[in-house]
Amino acid sequence: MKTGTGPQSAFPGRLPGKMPTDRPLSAATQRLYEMWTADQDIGNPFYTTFRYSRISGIGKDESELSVSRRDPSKVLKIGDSYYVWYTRRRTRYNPLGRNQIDGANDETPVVDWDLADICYATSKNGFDWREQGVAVPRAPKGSYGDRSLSTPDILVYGGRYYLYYQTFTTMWRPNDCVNVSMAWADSPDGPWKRLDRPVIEQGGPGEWDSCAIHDPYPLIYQGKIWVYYKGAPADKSRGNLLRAQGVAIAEDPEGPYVKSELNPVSNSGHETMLWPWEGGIASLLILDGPEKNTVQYASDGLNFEPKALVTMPPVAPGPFCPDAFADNGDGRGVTWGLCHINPLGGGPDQGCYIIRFDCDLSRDSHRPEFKGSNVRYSEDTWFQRATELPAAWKERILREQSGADAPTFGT
Ligand code: AAL
Repeated sequence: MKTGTGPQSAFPGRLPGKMPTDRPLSAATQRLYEMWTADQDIGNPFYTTFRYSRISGIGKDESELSVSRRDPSKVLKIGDSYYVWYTRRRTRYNPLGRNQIDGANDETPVVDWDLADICYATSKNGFDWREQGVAVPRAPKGSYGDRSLSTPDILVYGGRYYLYYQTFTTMWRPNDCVNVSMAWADSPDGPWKRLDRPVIEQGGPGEWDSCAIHDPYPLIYQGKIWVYYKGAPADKSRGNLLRAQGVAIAEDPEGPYVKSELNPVSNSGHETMLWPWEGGIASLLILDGPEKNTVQYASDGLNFEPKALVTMPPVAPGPFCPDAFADNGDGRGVTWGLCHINPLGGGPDQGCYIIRFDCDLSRDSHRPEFKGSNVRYSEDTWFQRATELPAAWKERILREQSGADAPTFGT
């Protein structure tokens, strides 16, 4: 690292195209060239802001007491219609919350994605949608997948359609422990034939994905089926991996899936969006972990490096990604998709609904309006449930300031 100062003219306002070598540079200025791009956000193909739109048909639903639509799949274009699959819960009662599992029954869910089915919708323009109904229903009571199916994603392979989804049997499990199964159809409109077994199972005791295989996300890459997924260990206490993604690879949609020896391939993220980019894979990590809110790139689909920091990214994004299964080494990127929001800002017991996002993460679009920064928030956002200072915390802070008994903030 260059150090020291000298009788130099000040750093120029017009950024040199290449990193200057004739002057001392701070670590931050060196990063402009070595980690980001000298052309800053405007010239960084991995940087974008996101704009959101309400959509009809699967958006905010005030017609029913307790309904939730969430975790949309990638969007497909088939003929003149767009298709999307998603989790839909329609229950008589609201979710009880993860700490009240004993009160749950066949009509009362524990969490928002409990007692759910995989539904689908179509659209001609990506803004106005029509719900077509249930694509893959829960299995008959007493069999694998009879409690809930959630968080689907779609694969098109060999002229057939495959839906991967989290498969809950008998009851929602603490820590959201679950594996992933799959159904297939010869038409995007079904009928779907459900596999009566997992295709991607949890890891062994103590392993990073021993509790949960979440958010299955299939792409075709290097001639095989790559299903990226969020894994989670059963132990959530401090020192355990909070959020991470791995990948399981197969030559046939029904498996066997072999987990990469490099797993976890991401150290952060929640529902991670991925897309082919040039000859590699790009990803958008959101919500959790030290590399949250970053766009990353792996030239081999495994070794991801942060390429941009982003603000207010979509939650549970499902992009319209025309070349998700092309495997042509020339990934073009994405400009829109669907995601979900939770009206109260989040929480496993709160219903969600689906909205649309638009962005510029594409090699084929030139949308400088999406390359701005400095996103400010409205008053409601500052004082929403997840960001307003709770009264109990304020009380502890006041005691601490007055020198009273040392408070211990909950972990
Ligand atoms: C989602 C996803 C998975 C989790 C739950 C429903 O955002 O991460 O699907 O199980 O939350």
